Amino acid sequence: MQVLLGDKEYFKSINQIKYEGAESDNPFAFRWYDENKMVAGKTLKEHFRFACAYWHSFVNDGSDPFGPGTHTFEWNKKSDAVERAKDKMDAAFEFITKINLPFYCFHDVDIVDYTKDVKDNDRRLQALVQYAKQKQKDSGVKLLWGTANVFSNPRYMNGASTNPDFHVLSHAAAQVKGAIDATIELGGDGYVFWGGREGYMTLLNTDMKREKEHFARFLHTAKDYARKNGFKGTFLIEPKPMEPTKHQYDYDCETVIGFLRQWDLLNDFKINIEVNHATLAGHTFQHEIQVAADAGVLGSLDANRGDYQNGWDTDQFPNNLNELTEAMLIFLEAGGLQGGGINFDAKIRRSSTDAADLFYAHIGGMDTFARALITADNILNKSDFKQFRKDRYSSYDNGKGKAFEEGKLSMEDLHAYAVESGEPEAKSGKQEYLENIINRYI
Ligand code: XUL
Ligand code: CO
Repeated sequence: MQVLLGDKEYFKSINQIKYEGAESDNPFAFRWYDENKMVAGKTLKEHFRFACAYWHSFVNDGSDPFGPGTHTFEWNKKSDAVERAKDKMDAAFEFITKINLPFYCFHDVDIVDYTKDVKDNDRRLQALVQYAKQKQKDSGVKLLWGTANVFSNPRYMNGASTNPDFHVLSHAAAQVKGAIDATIELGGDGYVFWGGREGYMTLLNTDMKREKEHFARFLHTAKDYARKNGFKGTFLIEPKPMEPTKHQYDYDCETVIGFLRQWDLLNDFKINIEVNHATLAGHTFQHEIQVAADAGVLGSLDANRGDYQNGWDTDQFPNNLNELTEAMLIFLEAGGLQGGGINFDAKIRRSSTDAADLFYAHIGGMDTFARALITADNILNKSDFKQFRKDRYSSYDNGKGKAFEEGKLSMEDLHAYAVESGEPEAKSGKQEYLENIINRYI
């Protein structure tokens, strides 16, 4: 990939990041992410399809509920919104090409600032879509997915497509339409719905049944619009149990799968799983990947990590090799993602104020994924990990167990088998043995 600069170089002291191998002590090099390395029949680049999240990297300025931003952006200076947005896009493509990310993701309002004027917003987004089109062409970077931010603007305080006020819903639709148009025009592989305020704060004022019906109707309407206009990609729902809303309708993968099935959306929609959303739901990332893979809806991943000492979405960059190796075991056994990629939905800390910090963060995340995938592949090929799990279920491979799986046994048959075979022997689940295998191959 060629570095793509605009009129100005924003990350001046930093050159393109290259793979140098595990022995390298260069902090500006990949030690594990060799994009051309073949693992399980594909290159690392093809496995991961890594993406940069526009919002965290170029919009989030480090502000939190206790204080204003700490990150100053050189690209945020011009007074004209479209010109300012073009500078931001120059900086974004410079970063993306320097760090060697093949994809990016955005919300409409990350690309250009919006006002209250729907038509003016459409014009602004269109101007930037044309600019992005050229940038994609010049760099080879592609759009992984687009989305609309229908949760930040105060008008969405009671929800977007689940808002009790139809007028607000229509504004959400206007934004989603614009973001779908942009995604189609830029050749995006997916379109994401994350329902940050699609839920409720209290049931005292909420008709939950009606809100969920509106949500389903909205998704159908958006999907039909996109398909009519040539969108061939995947729609993705991103589950999260809470935050900002107390209870969100897209709680976790299992909940979303039930919803998609109920409303006949399973043919068009898959799931975008985020690590820190999984943990907020009381699950592991691994659990959510397994649930989605088993249902055939493992679409895409938002990579980050939470903090075990607090209970909110800290969106830190991934660095936990042990957990990620467990996740990559499931990822590999599932045959990877269905069309999506791995988007770094993660932000550098408020006090990480050097231009280099964004590079360290992504290098660490990409290297951790690469090392975890390589480790998982070794475990699957060189250890008895797979065989152990297979053997654990071997009593269903023949005889009465097989007959049960095939639906050929009644309760009376099962009773008779229990009587004739006596008390079952204890069989160890060998958890510690298996955990040691993970550490051995790391
Ligand atoms: C919020 C979150 C979003 C979605 C896209 O927790 O993850 O950034 O990924 O709207
Ligand atoms: Co996300």
